[in-house]
Amino acid sequence: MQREHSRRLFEEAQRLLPGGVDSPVRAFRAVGGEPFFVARGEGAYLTDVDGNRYLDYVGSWGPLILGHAHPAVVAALREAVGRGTSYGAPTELEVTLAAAVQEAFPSVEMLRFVSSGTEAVMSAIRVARGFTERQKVVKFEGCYHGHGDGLLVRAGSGAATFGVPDSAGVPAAVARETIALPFNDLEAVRRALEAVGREVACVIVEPVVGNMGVVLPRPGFLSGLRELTARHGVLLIFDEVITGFRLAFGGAQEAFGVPADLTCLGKIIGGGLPVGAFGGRREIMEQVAPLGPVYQAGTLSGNPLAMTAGVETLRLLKTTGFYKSLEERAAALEEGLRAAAAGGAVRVQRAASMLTVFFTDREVRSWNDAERADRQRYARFFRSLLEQGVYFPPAQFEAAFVSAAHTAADIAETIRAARAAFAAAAA
Ligand code: HOZ
Repeated sequence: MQREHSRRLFEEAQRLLPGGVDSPVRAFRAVGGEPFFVARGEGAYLTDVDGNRYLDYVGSWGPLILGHAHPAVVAALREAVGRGTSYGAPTELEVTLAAAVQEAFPSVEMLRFVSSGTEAVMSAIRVARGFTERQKVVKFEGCYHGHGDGLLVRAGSGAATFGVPDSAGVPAAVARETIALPFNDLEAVRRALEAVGREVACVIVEPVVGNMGVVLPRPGFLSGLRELTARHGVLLIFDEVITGFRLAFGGAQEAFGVPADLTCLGKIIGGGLPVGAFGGRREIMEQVAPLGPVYQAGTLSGNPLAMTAGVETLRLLKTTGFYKSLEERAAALEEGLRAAAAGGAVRVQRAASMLTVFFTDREVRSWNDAERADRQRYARFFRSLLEQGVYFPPAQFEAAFVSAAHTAADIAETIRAARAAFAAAAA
C-alpha cells in the first residue's frame, strides 16, 4: 500500500505534536510502521489521505457502534449545528439524553455530563471521596480509567503499552492513595478492605476490561465486589466508558445484573462526539455543586452537538434486535479468527461486540496473564492485516470493536485476511 501523503503529514506532525499524535497509541509505536492519516470514515470503512481503504475495527476506540457517519446521526448533527455550537446554558437535549441514560441504567438516578471519559472518572472519584469522607481508591492492575493522576497506577491501555503504567508527573502523595489489586482476585479485595476498608472511598473497575485487551470477569467477581464494598461502606464505581451501551443497552450492569453506586460513561453516549458522564444514587449525586460541596464544572459540558449525536445514537440502539444481531456478527468473527489461528498459541477473548486476539497459550484473566502475551507476534499480525486493508487496534492491550455497519461479507473478508496475518505472526 502506498502511503506517501500520510508519511509527509506524519513527518510534519512529529515536529508539532509529541510523537506526531494527540493520544499515544495512535502513533503505532507498539506495532511498528507509521500511522495513516484519515481523510474520511463511512460505515465500517476508513479512507486515508492516500485513498487507501481499511475495514475498521477500532471504531474511534469504541464510540462508533453504528459505524462511521451514520446517516441519521449526521442528519441530526447537520440540523443542530445551524442552531449554534455551544451555549454554556441548559438545553432540552441534556434532559432528553439524561432520561435515556437513566432508562438504560436504573442505578443512575442522577448524572452530570462532562466532555470525556477521563473527566467523568476524575469527577466520580472526587464525589466518592466527598460522600464517604475517605481518601483511598482501590483499582485493578491493567484497568485504565483515563489519565487522571491517581489512576495512572498500574494502568492498562497506552500506559501499559508504552511502559508507563505509573506515569512520571504524578505526585507520590497522590499515587499513595491508590491501591492496585489483581483483576479477578476477590480474595485480594477482601484482604485489602479488611485491612484498610475504613480509609477506602471507592473501588473502581472496568466490569469487562477493554484496556488490557478484552478480559472478562470470573463468575461471581462483580457480585463479590458489590457485596464486599457494601459491607465496608465503600462505593463501587463501574467505569462503563467502554462497556456502557456496548455489552447491552444497560451496559455491564444489565449484562451481569450487578448495580454500581456510581457509573462512568463516555464514548457511545456521545455518538462519536466528545462526551462523558458520571452518575449514580441520588444521595451521592446530591453532593455535586450546586446542590452539595463537591465542585465540578465545565464550559462544554452538555454540549448541544454532543448531546444531539448521543440522543440519536441511543434512539437507534433501541431498535428491536440491535444487540442480538451485533453479537451474532461478533461471534462469527470470533469463531473465524479462532479457526484462522489454526490452534496456534492464540486466545480470542470476546464480550458482546468487543474482542481481543491475544498471542498467548493461556486464558487472560488478569494483567499478569495479559503481559505474557507476545507483542512482537501481535505487531506482525497487525501489520499484515493493515496491508490487506483491515485495521485492528495498533496495540495488544486494546479491544477491537464490531459495529452495526460490519456486514457478513466484511467479517468473511476479515477472517480471510486473518489467515495470512496469523501465518505472518508466526513467521
Ligand atoms: N487509550 C485509548 C484507548 N483505550 C486510546 C484513545 C485514542 O488514541 O484515541
